Amino acid sequence: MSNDLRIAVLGVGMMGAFHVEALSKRVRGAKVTVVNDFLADKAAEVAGAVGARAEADPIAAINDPDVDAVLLASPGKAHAEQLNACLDRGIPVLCEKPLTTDIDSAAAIARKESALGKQLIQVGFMRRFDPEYVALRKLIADGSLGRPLMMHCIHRNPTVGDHFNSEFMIRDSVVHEVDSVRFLMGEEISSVEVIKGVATSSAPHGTHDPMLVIFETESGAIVTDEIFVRTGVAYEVRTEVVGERGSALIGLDQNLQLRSTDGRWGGTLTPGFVERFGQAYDVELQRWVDAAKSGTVDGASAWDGYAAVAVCEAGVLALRSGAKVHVHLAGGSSAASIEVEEPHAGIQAPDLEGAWP
Ligand code: ISE
Repeated sequence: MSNDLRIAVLGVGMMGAFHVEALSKRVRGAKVTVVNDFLADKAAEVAGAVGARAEADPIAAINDPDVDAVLLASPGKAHAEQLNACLDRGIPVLCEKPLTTDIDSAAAIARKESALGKQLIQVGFMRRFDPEYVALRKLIADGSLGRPLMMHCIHRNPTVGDHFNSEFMIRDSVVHEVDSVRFLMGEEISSVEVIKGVATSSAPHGTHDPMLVIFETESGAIVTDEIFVRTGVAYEVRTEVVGERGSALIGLDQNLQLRSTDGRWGGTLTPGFVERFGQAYDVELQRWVDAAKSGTVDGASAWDGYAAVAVCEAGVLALRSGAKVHVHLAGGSSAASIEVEEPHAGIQAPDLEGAWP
């Protein structure tokens, strides 16, 4: 009898289809048996290509007797119900971000898992499996940089659809920096501010693209994150950590470097996130499959997913209010609280012009 982990993949848009292919071709010990998507034709096409069965109802897919584990690449708003069904059945689930779309449902899921006494939920923050992030985390953890004081992140996408408004930029893109900060620094984020500047002319009216997001961590370290999703250039994700004894930078796109006889030199930019993080996604899937077989997780936990939801909600409030928003990640039975700082009275400069002779 095969020892393969039999997986249902829910949602086969770009990411889900990519995962089905990886699980079928590159990951050892896994087999996609059931595929679900609200677009029946798409589900049938993806399932057919890997010898799986298409199932129209997502909850039936989770409860299918041919399924040992679930991968959720469905829209975020469907996650709460689908995660609940996985927990009710007691099977492992790899959930693409976000865990859920609001703080209360994310807290309820994390509490429900904790009451079961075993970790079943892993959240798909793939940067945790990228060799550069792993190396940077080690540098920070072993004290090589001294105490980390600041972190500067850049997150640029070449192009996105018009639905990608400022709030979506926080929830869908900045969420990666939220998890990276927690992963790299090993501490929680305690406040968020969003600074809107001049928007690129390719942004739809009312969308602030780019923006600068500023986080503070519990220890007081400052993190800046430039989020710019319509650069028209390439996929650029860089992180620099500045410590008391040096700094370290990752994400320099060190791809092919070409030197030519006309005296020019240059490299090639990475076009998108699948190219940049393709290897990390595969490692993530392999480690999830191996961990699921031994009844555990190996990556971001339900608590990590919940923390990311809470910080992003604070980010959205910061965007709407223009104020600094504090986050308290309460543990135990209460969910996180987020609180908008009272605006400070501005200073009134004396009118020196009138006093000038
Ligand atoms: C997308 O959903 C991702 O997860 C990518 O990693 C990120 O760079 C992009 O901005 C998101 O829209």
